[in-house]
Amino acid sequence: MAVREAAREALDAIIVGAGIAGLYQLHRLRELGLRATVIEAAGGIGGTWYWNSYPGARCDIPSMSYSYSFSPELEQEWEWTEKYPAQPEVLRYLEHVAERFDLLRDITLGSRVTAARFDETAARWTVTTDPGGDLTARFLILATGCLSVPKLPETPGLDRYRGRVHLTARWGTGKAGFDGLRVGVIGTGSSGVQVIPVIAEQAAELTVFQRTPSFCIPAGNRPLDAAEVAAMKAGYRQWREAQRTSGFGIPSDPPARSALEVSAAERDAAYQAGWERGDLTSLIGSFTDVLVSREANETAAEFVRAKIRAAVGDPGLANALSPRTYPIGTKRPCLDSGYYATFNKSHVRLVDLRATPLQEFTPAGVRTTQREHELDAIVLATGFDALTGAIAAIDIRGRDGAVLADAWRDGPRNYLGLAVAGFPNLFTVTGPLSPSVLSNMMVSIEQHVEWIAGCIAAMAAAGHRTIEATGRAQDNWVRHVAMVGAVTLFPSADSWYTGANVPGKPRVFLPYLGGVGEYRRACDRVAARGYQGFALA
Ligand code: N01
Repeated sequence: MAVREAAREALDAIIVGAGIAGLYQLHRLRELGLRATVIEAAGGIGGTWYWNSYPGARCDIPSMSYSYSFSPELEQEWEWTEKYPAQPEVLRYLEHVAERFDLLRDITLGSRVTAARFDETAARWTVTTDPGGDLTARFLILATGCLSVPKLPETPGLDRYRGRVHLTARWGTGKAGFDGLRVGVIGTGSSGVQVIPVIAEQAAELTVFQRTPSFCIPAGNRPLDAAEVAAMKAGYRQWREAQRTSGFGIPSDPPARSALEVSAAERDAAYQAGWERGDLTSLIGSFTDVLVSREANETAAEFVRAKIRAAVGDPGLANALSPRTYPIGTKRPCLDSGYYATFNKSHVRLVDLRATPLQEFTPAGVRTTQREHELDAIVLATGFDALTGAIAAIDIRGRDGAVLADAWRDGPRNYLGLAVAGFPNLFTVTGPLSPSVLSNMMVSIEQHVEWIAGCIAAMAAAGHRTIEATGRAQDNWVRHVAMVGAVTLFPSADSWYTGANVPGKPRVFLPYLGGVGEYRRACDRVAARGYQGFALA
């Protein structure tokens, strides 16, 4: 589809991506009276919620918290139906938002941004779209998502395989059935853990290829009842404020005690309470030191391993499903809707790839070091080139022709996760080195979008043409993010948080762990001090 003609008129901003971030950024810039356009590669809006439409896909943050807070009317009129919304419901919500705020007329679908070049004389970005050609604007805002570039397995021979191949991260809009098929799923992160129980209900045989097991906590998903929805809606304003000032964008009482200073019975009671709450943070957040002390962490990890042993009938299988190679919480935990129970079914098999690694795809299936597995369909749930992948995929050239991917060769460098030295008038929404994926994304996206809009408005008021992070502010921020991460166990895990899941990617702890409340205050302080750490011209 060609880029909308209206988009070619003098633009103030080009927004890349029509997911949660891009939609809200467009709305916010329009409110300032600016001309903005959104370029989206997919055939529909929704970003991650457009692509990840695999069976079982569901949000792992409660629906009433995983929603925009900027419009009290929207908040009151939309009716969430479940504690954790399934992908179709989140996508319907985003489509409703796009219609309600008349966003679609400034969104071009089916066009990919391939390159962007800053023209220093004109102080404008020229953005190349395919199809669509070039567009120019004063500001370039990357709302490209943290988990939008899929990572395929490194195993050779996929092109030789003759069966069906599905990628959870590119499921698309078609309905794929697995009735009576021999299916293999590769990958047991959040996507694998969600898709496996659903495919198991259809397939004649399901083989799960696991390299690293996940810690899974029961989701306890259920329909929302009218009384709790009404109570939440009545107190929404206070709840949103609590989200904004919390650690992870999910209000909770901070723990007061170390896991090592209480009796084993007290500890287990606390973990059990967290387990029963059915969310990502309660169990791990039971004590002050689960994410900073290996010994404390092991108590939580062992609590969950005992639950796996209780859920899975075969002790050998339970053992293989029990993570032991990284501290609990340092890879994103998963919410379980029937995952462990699936392995009690006689037609479901686990292949432990640590014991028998994948060697190659064959025309009939996959071969491990042990044997060939014949499969009618293979589902790849092998994750993403997270946080930096979508940004590095665009050929971005800033001042003096500097290439962003080169500047980030040893890991991302930016200021506040929002702006990059040498790349004026470029912003990243929930970029690397901001709280992003270690927070409720809705909260972090809204904060960034509002900060960026505020910055552009302040520039207009002061008559500035460009804004650019200084090298010094950037260096300090990169150091600070690494320092805060290093206090925790997170950097020790081979995870997508550290880039370790992508061969050759530099190992850098990518999200900022200072907490969304603290981080927001830091960003607001920067703005209040006349954009301290930025050069304005
Ligand atoms: O990806 P992952 P994901 N051979 O990277 C394995 C969000 N999300 O799409 O750990 C064999 O977590 C890999 O093994 P290992 C959420 O933030 C949210 O599942 O690298 N296996 C791992 O098991 C989540 O954390 C929701 O050893 C290979 C799996 O594939 C993030 O997205 C739902 C392999 C990848 O797991 C990413 O989740 C879905 C290979 N060559 C996603 N390469 C919800 O809201 C990789 N693996 C619930």
